[in-house]
Amino acid sequence: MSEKKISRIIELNEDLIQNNDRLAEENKQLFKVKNIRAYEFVGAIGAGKTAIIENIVEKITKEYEILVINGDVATRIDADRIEKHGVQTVQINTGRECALNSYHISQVLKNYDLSDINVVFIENVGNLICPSDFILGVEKRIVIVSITEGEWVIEKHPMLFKMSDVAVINKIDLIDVMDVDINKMIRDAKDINPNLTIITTSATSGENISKLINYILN
Ligand SMILES: Nc1nc2c(ncn2[C@@H]2O[C@H](COP(=O)(O)OP(=O)(O)OP(=O)(O)O)[C@@H](O)[C@H]2O)c(=O)[nH]1
Ligand SMILES: [Mg+2]
Repeated sequence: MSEKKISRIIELNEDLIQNNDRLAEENKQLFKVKNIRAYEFVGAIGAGKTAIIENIVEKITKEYEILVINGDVATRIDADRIEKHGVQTVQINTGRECALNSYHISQVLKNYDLSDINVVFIENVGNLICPSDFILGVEKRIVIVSITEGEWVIEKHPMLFKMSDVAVINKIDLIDVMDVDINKMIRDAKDINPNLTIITTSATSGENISKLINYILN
């Protein structure tokens, strides 16, 4: 490929990210105007994003009117799981795209009646790479990994940890059956981003879910 073509591709990628940033800022302002607190949950396939959101909504649903936006390549399995807790959902199927972007969220902000909503949780498509650059305009981004992905998972995917506010290390109920050094995972996260808040959780036992709720909502 010619150098000219390569630099054109790089320019197009930069344009894409800049446009996404601009729309994310508009989303942020709109959330503020509507008095809605918005959070993104992002992480690898099967790390426990939906399970953690289910735990959270179960605990706070009496106090807050919640909308969960579920991003997935296909199906509305996650949205159906969330709706069982009596919470409103919007399912976004991204098809060939491996992450949500700020345009998807702007469409929800434009077209969905959010008048009674005060908390929005967005579950991104299961992926530790694609979502990094595509911020959505939320108050906090929570990256979720689990110990079953191995102790190198954080070290191998630094960008998403740089671009997040909270790192959740999930499935700690399995610590005895997994040969994983959880302290290494915590150290890696801190090395990549010293500003990260790190919380170890189990969506199965409910351990530290209240800690996560207190941290993000207070
Ligand atoms: N033992 C254990 N299993 C868990 C925990 N959290 C989630 N799981 C299980 O892990 C599997 C995947 O959980 P999900 O919540 O669907 O994960 P996800 O990150 O939403 O997955 P995708 O949306 O497909 O990317 C399910 O079988 C959960 O029951 C946990 O803390 N401990
Ligand atoms: Mg899910």
